[in-house]
Amino acid sequence: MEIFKNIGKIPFEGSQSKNPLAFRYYDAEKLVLGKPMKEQLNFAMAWWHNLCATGTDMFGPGTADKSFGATIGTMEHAKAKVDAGFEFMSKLGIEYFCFHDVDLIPEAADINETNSRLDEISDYILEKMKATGIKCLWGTANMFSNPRFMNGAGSSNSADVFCFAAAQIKKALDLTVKFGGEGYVFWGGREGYETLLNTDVKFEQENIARLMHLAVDYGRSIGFKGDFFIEPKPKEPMKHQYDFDAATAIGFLRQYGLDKDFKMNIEANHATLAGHTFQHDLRISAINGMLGSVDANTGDAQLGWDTDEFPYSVYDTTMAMYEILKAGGLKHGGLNFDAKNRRPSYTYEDMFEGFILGMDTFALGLIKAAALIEDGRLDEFVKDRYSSYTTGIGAKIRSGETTLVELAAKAAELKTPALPGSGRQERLESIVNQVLFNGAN
Ligand code: XUL
Ligand code: CO
Repeated sequence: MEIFKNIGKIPFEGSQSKNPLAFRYYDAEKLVLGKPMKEQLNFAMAWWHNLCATGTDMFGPGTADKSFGATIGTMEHAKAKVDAGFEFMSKLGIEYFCFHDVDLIPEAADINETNSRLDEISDYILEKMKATGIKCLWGTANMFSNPRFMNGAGSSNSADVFCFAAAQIKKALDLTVKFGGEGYVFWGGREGYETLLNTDVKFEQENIARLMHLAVDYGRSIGFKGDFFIEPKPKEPMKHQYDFDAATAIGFLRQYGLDKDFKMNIEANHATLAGHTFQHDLRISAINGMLGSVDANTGDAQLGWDTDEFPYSVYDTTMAMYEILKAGGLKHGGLNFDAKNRRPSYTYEDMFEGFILGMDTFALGLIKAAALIEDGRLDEFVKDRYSSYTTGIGAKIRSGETTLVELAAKAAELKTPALPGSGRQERLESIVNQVLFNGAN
């Protein structure tokens, strides 16, 4: 049964189109730097926002009807969400989805019952995957909503809660493997603390690492070949979260010997909450060989929380795609729209238009990032900026063939150094604008 009646397959109509239900820039098969757009971007739908979230906030209930013709809280509804999700992805040409265990079914009081519901729904999802060719980008366990996780999952003070976290991860890994998923995510929503007065940080971090090791061992034992991801976020819901940003999470992985199995899943709005740009956390991940996947969304400059908006800033997506292209792309990853419509945008059309906005914004970002790379002036400038290290004493510093004594002697000979070359930030920003808006007049 068709759910999104009156909305057909979303066509690509080009930049002049005024049809709100058409792509203006996302042209799936168009080659950018030798690869079809859809492969450069690997778009995914987040089950939780798109099929579950109704716009509930602290001040009022949801505004969007996501019953899809069924009674909420039933397995019939869980199946209606599958129907809606696959129809939605097919109409938009989205080839991947991401899920938490409890996005898929109503959680029961008894975990055994929850697991049998997951078995039932995953059989149904698998049928749809086979019929449509749609794939799973990553799975995860929701270890933050249920009250048992009030003090975290791996970091909980309760060993029984740790067991439930382990059980959920085991099941979510089973499902991810059943779906042939490319990745498995840890977002440590409540892995952190409210006050140090009651918290043993070292103990908690060791337990989180233990849980991750157990997950890796189990995942590999059932044939999971993809990447495990940490999705950093500095705060919200906890005051302080352990996976603060990419640099912190990478340090943690190395400290506990998890760096061979894990990469980063960088979410734009999480990076900005940490006081960074989206581009910064992508770069830090990339230079450490840990750029895995991306949760594509955006925050709001005036609001200090995780608003999870659909990306609309072409400047931001250009700089993000610049990092991703330069890192050689996302191997087991993609761009997962961890994004939701604004509360007053509550209709089915809005669900589609949110994705069209996000997909077009990233398509433009991809086109413009490729243009920046082809233009070459940024790369050339950066290369030249460090050119004092290519010869003489600079080359010796780089190759490790010098000593503090030799360097001090060089400084004494120079007496006072020439000022480093200008950073030319304004010139470079102007180049970016020129590449973004060429053809604007
Ligand atoms: C929360 C968030 C999560 C993760 C998966 O801020 O981003 O939805 O992506 O648990
Ligand atoms: Co996310």
